Order: sequence, then C-alpha cells, then structure tokens
Amino acid sequence: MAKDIKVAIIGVGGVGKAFVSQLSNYIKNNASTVSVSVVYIARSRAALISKDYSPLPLTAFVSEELDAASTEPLSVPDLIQFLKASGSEAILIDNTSSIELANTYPGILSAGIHIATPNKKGFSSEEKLWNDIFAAAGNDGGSGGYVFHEATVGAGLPVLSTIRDLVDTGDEVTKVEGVFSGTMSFLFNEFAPVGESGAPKAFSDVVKVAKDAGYTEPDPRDDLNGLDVARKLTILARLSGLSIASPTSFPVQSLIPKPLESVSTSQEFMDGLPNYDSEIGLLADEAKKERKVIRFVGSIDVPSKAVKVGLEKFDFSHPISGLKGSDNIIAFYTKRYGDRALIVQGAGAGAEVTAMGVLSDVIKIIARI
Ligand code: NHO
Repeated sequence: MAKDIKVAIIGVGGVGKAFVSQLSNYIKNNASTVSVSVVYIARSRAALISKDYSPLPLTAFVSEELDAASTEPLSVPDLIQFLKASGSEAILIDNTSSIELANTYPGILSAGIHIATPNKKGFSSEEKLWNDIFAAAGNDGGSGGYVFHEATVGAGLPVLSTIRDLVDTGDEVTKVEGVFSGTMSFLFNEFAPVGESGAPKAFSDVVKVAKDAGYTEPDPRDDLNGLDVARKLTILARLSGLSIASPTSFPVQSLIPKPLESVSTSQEFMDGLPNYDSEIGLLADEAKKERKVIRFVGSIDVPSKAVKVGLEKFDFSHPISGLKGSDNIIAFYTKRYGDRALIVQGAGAGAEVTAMGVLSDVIKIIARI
C-alpha cells in the first residue's frame, strides 16, 4: 500500500513557489508508491486549509489564491493538532525566514511531525535552540520527528549531507573553507576577476548592477554585513563538532562602511557607497600586484576552534579565485582526504536550486517513515 503522508507548507515566496511546483511533479511521478497530500499552505496573513485532508490543488496560482484567501493561518499549536488528527505521518515545510516559527521546532518535532526547511534561523541562532531541536528530533534514534535543513547552506548543493556522511563514517573534519554566499560570489567575481587587465570597476557600480538584477537582498546591507555567511558557518561548525554560541560569537567582517550602517533607507546606502570605493579598490589593486584576487570567504579550523568570515587574498590559480557567476565552493579537509580537499561546487543561490534542496530532504524523510 502507498505510504500516506500529509504536508503543511508555511511560506510561499520565491523558494516556496518553486518548491510547490517541484513537489507537484514529485507527487505525480511517484503516485504508485507514496500518497502525498498537501493539506495546509500558509503565508503570514492567510492560509488554505483542507479540513477533510483531501489534497489541495498545487497549481501555479497558489500564490494568487493565498492573496485572495481570507482564512487566518493556524497558530502552531493548532497546526500540530490539525496534522496529528489526520492520523497520518506529517511533514512541515518552513519556507519562511521567521525566527518565531523556528523557535517552535522543538515542540513540532516532539509531537512527531517531521520538518524540512531552508530557514537558517533555527540552526544558526542561539546554541540552546540547536540543542533543543536535535534533542527533540528523531534523527539520532529519538522518538520525535525527523528534521532536515540541507538548503540552509549552499542551496541544493550536497554540503550538509556530505559533512554528516564524513562524520558518521568516522572521518575527522579538520578544516572547512569556501565561498558560501551567492551574492558575495557574484560581487567579487565581477569586481575582481582573475588576471583582469582592463580598467578596474568601482565596487559600488558592481553592487548596483547586482541589486538591479535582483541578486542582492532588497537592502544590499543584508548581504554585505556578512551575517548570512556567518549563519552558514555556524551551522557547518556545529556539524563539525564545535560549540558555537551564536553567529556573532566569532569574527565577521562587514563590508558596510561604518557611516552607512545607520542610514535609514537602502537608497541612501546606495547613494553613499561610491564615497568608499577607494578603500576596497586599494585592497583589490594590492592583491593584483601579488597575482592574487580578493574574495569574501568563510573558514572553520576545527582543531583550533577558529571560525571567521571576511575578505582574503587567493592566488590566481586557486579554485576559489576561478569561481563563476554566483557559484559557491566549499572545500572539506579531513583526516581521510588528507591535503587534497573534498570539494563541492556549483550554484548556491536561487529559488529553484534552494527548493530542490528542500524537496530532497522531504524525499529523505519519506524514505525513513
Ligand atoms: P521570500 O521570497 O521572502 O519568501 C518568504 C515567505 O515566507 C513569504 O511568502 C512570507 O510572507 C512568508 N512568511 C514569512 N514569515 C512568515 C510566518 N511567520 N508565517 C507564515 N509565512 C511567513 O524568501 P525566499 O527567498 O523564498 O526564502 C525563503 C527561505 O529560504 C528563507 O529562510 C531564506 O533564507 C531561505 N533560503 C533562500 C535562498 C535563496 O536563494 N533564495 C537560499 C538559502 C535559503 O541558498 C540560498 C542563499 O543562501 C541565498 C543567499 N542570499 C546567498 O547565498 O547569496
């Protein structure tokens, strides 16, 4: 008999829409072995609820249907009760970036509901939340639901599954380093390309191009402050066995000029940024004279417990220097792999590849229940 699984989706933005489309295809292609019904879809202010647990239609218009919906979303306790009352295994997909929702994961997991999410907040905030989530989860033999969050680092790239496999099979991770932000990757691949001999670009111009093309957050300071990368490093460091209090408990270099930190609008920030082009331009020029480029990277040195995020110089021939577009690259140095790192590289940002990471987690959960 086909496994019967109920799914609740919270958050239908860029990633959520791509996820709904990919899940719809998965359901069609696997109808003979799994019966997956999406019974709840919610955004901040409205929800679609299938009270009799029949599957909600997963059309390309889910977002518009939510816009038109007048039903209030359920509170988390009510959602848990609704899913438990179905009598089936249930998976909650959190496609938001809400810390309030992430704070409720321990209770959701304790109720036996599984979670798949690209939301970094639950895994990269205070260490207590991380501990509470994994104490409640069934991942390591406990009685709670399974929780998977592959897309919190490197979107759909197999980054977290790789580090888990290394650790679970008895290897020892000694160092992890790489480019973890698609936005930062794009900015520096454009601003300081390898061997570029033409006129140097102004950093503020590159930020403007990236902003206009939608590669940055609406306010580019949310990319340039380094916190997104610090959150990803926190997750990887914890999986490598380090105790990390929070994403601000280690050095994180912000690329926001101090006087522009407090300006109130994104436009004011963009207007002021050209005044600071010379500082970062100088760094790039100095690196070029050494046949190097600057890149915004993160690294974890496990034996010395050192985690840091910021600008570093790399030889023209280094794999980090040769990245293209908004690709990520993550190098794992371990006892088994020795000096030659295990490298994962590819598109690390964007709705489709992030949604793929979430769906692959859903498929892993389905295989385990
Ligand atoms: P959106 O488009 O803002 O959508 C969020 C949705 O959640 C909205 O519909 C909003 O109404 C809803 N929502 C918010 N709070 C809610 C609540 N409490 N209850 C109900 N609904 C609520 O965001 P995205 O882009 O779709 O992102 C969704 C999640 O995926 C976020 O946690 C984000 O951090 C995560 N994520 C996105 C990406 C990406 O490429 N878009 C990536 C990873 C994770 O790999 C990607 C990445 O790291 C990009 C990064 N900027 C980089 O490397 O440069």
